[in-house]
Amino acid sequence: MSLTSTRETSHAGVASEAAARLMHRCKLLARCTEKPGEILRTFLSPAVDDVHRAIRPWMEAAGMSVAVDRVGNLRGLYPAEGGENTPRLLIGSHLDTVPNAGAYDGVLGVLMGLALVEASGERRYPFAIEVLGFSDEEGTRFGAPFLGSRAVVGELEGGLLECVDAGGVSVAQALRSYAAQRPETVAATLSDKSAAYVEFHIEQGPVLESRNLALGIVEGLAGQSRCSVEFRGQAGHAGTNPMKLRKDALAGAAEWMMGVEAIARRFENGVATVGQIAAEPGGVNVIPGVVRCSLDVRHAEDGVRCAIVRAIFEEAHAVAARRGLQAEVAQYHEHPAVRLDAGLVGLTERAAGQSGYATIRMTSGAGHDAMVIAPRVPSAMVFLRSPGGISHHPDESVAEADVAAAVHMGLIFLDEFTTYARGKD
Ligand code: HGY
Ligand code: MN
Ligand code: MN
Repeated sequence: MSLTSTRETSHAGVASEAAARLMHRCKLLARCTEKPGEILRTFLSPAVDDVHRAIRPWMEAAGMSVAVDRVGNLRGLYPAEGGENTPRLLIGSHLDTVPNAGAYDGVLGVLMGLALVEASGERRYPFAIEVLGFSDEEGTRFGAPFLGSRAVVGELEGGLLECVDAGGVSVAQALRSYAAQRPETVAATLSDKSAAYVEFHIEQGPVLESRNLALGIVEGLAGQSRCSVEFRGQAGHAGTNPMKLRKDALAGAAEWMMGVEAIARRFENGVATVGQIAAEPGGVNVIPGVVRCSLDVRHAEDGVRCAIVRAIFEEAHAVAARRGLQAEVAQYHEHPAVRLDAGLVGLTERAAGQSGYATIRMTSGAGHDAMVIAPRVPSAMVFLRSPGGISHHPDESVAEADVAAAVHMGLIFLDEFTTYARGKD
């Protein structure tokens, strides 16, 4: 049997054991929630502390040193064979969730990093491996996403720090009290030896399943805009106001939302979503006077995404003019589309091929921490098939065999990265 096939066989064997352990751990971590009955973990919440407490001993047993940084990112370091002055491979994803989340979005990528360290046995590489569990990718608490990864690349500053949560607490205040209660936290920065970042993540869509593929190779991520749109009319008595005299903010928002859908459909591969809507005062017998809506727009090309946002904002003003309402629109977060590192993308693709898994190249419609890290550290992403394309939902799942495939290709990636890292020396 050739050396390579011996390697394949050993990796495949180790991978299925690692996959079973990872699946079990995802189920255990799903119990870490701030809302009984569903999975919800938000930025700097005790539920994320619970996840840290669960993962820490697993990392330490794998020979990793563990720390939490001042922004709540979990950091596990597996030292290199050559000591401190060696390149560092970052493997990570996020530990926070959307409301009523599934058990794999984000968590899987963090546990994949740990699984690859464990599956390597006692082996050391000529590069250190840092596993990062980012504290906030979804933006559930403050609306602005990627707070954990933006901190480590030095972008958590300015207006971001003034975003406030539902209780009126700002990001800056939350960070100050978090760090004050945790003197042991470390600086939220990246080592200057960081040579590459790899993120394993569920696809969260239907493409891999439709192609009957376990793994996908991500070569880029769509840009995203997060906006707020507010309609102001005239609140009033539901029984005494004739329809033709009303300035109903919610009826206006409803007409606008039909326009959002029609506009997004006009742009190929454009997506626009109104995920949140709040009507005030919210009485069943009161005509809504104020309605606040969220708006999430994505596209692989930034010019097209900006054109979609512009058209949707214009529609809000047009509907308001027709109905005697006021409309206020704002974009409070934007992240440009990102291309991942061609060399690393090729490396992940070859590793998948050598482990026997056919793949396709994909652009991610979902945002991921990789898009924040990529401009600073060469980055790659590997998608795992999402059964039913379901995600951001309790029915989100992943097949254990696909996790084994990811571990298998990940071990080959580590073997190949050894050469890549030596080239970086
Ligand atoms: O919104 C996203 O694309 C990601 O799930 N945070
Ligand atoms: Mn998500
Ligand atoms: Mn995610």
